[in-house]
Amino acid sequence: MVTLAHLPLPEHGFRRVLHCDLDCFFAAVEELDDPTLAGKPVVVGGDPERRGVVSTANYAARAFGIHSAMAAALAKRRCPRAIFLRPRFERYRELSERVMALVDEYAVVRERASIDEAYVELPPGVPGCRRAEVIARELKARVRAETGLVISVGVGRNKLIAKLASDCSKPDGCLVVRPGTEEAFLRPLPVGRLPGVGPHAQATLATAGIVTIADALTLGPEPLRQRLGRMGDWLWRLATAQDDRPVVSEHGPPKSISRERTYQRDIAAVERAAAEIRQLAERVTRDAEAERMLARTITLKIKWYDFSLTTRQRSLPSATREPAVIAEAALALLHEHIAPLLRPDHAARLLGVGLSGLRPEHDDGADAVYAHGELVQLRLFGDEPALVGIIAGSR
Ligand code: TTP
Ligand code: MG
Repeated sequence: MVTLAHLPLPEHGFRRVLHCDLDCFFAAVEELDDPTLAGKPVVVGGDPERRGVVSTANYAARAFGIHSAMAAALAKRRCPRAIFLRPRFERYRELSERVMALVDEYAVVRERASIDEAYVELPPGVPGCRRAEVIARELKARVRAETGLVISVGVGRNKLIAKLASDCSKPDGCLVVRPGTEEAFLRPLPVGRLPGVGPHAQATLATAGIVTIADALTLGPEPLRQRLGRMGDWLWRLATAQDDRPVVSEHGPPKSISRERTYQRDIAAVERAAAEIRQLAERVTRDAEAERMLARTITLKIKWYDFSLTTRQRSLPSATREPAVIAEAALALLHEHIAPLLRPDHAARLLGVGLSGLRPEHDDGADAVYAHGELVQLRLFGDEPALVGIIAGSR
């Protein structure tokens, strides 16, 4: 195991989270693919004649008060000459993939938050490192040059600040909130900008005299709690930029790992089945090793000569990937449940061994772990098998 302690990494680094979101995504793709739409109001969504809903609209259409999730019929009343188009999800997914691939080039870890939006853990900020603003501008320029689309980018010390920064900078935005300037950035924002504050919460807050984040900060944590209960606690955390959610790659661990084989000659003899199962167990153990997973449940699968299927499972007292233990469990299933059924006129055409109840070998649950905004641990998957270690301790 290689640890980061062996790499020339900074002793201290502050966290830099980048959030990017494509501008008017579906509508922007339609304009990209049909240049005759340029400058015209474009609405993508359901049929205005058939109770359709607006997915999104370009800025020319937004000027008429058209927005996502409104009835397409209402959008049409607001701007009868708008061009209404049905969504082309395949094309949006294709462009989304291309943007994400570019974003990946800058990411320690990347988390896709929606079809047009991602959080990126940049390498930690240290003296002399590439400035976040330079990275953000380069990413924007590359997305524009290589896909023809526009992204807005925000950078901050956590996900909350990064997302608010990209939202506030739209359209074609780029905003870096430097560490220590979070309060100045947040103060003037209306509370409705905060995630989870919809019109209803906004009205409740307004009756308590809270319209901007500055209002919440002026009140202070105790009065907020007294007036709003849990909502007050939550608002105080947001207003003071507290958010330690990690950026987590969506390539989560596999739910199961299995190996199976269809044989040219059906298997009728228990000894032959046992030999094959030993081999399958060994292979599946190697797969688990490559995935750095341990398993608690072993499944034996048999497809019979007539294509009917039997599966049997056994759970172990603790998670493992010891080849001998896994083979033993699979063979026990064979002898208990399958051997009595194996006969020349009832042979197996396929055998399989599967592992489930998986958990990561190092169960820290995240690719990058932060404490008090500082990167303390990082897991990378690259040429090295895996890197796990401490980058920065407490200041
Ligand atoms: P958003 O990023 O929320 O919206 P947007 O990209 O159109 O505009 P903005 O510049 O403000 O980011 O959503 C991305 C896409 O998801 C959007 O283009 C269409 C789709 N979408 C819906 O289908 N329904 C909705 O209610 C929303 C909000 C989005
Ligand atoms: Mg968007």
